[in-house]
Amino acid sequence: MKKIALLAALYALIATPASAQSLKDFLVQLRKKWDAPTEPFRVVDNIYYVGTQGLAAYLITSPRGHILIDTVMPGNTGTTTASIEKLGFKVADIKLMLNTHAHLDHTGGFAEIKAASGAQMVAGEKDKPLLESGTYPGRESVEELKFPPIKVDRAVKDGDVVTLGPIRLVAHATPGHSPGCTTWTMDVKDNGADHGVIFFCSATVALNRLVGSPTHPGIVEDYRRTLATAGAIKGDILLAPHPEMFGMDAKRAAITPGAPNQFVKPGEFQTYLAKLKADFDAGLAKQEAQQKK
Ligand code: 4NZ
Ligand code: ZN
Repeated sequence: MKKIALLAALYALIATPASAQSLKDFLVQLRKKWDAPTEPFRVVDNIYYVGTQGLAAYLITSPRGHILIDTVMPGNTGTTTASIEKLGFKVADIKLMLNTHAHLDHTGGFAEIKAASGAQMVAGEKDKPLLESGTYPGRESVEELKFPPIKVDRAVKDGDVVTLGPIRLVAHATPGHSPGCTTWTMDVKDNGADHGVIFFCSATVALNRLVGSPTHPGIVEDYRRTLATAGAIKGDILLAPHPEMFGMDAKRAAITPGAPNQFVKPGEFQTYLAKLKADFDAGLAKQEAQQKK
């Protein structure tokens, strides 16, 4: 399916209360790219891409153990573990698992990886109940949106710091897309120069209900605050849970040994946020109009 058709399907899904069948069909389409493996690669410094063609997962390595940010869809964890091993790292050395947000497309493999490694789960405090029940916010009974539940060992708030040996990540609460949506930042070095990495949570509307009975209480205010303030988060390397959000394919294709790191793009996050704000305003207007019908 082409991007336009996918977007049209997504909007149709939002515009009408999704029937179980249309959601099922939609997921079948999404999973073609979401489940397809891709070569793992080094993004910058000790950060590696271990996701699929359509869903990101990142391994941050150190001699004291590794951190995994996000997983992919339930049942497809083998793509992530194969990528990790292919890079020469061990799943058993993962000590911490961090989540951007508690949606099945990013949480599907946590339970399996915890079983294989004993890693501790770290997530935004307001996403903790979702992770521990394995459900989608506001659609708790929808089978297609469930994932294997995972106990959250550490719930984080805005400004909390997570460390593992030399690795240090800062949590930024960016709610809206999910109640506990957490953006993570980390300093890296590339060729002797300092850079800041932003693992952005997301701020797309996607399946969220903004009007009527909202997906979570205060969702519109959450999005508005996040869209107004997230631009202050510092960093010149944008990463996110969906590779399209930061143009991964084009950057990756441009990787050339000896050339500047293709992922360094100052201002990219702020430009993307402006687009997300316009998309949010349009999405909200659409849902409001739909409700008046
Ligand atoms: S997300 C589905 N994480 O908001 C689930 O991009 C999650 C997203 C989009 C679509 N889905 O089940 O169709
Ligand atoms: Zn999501």
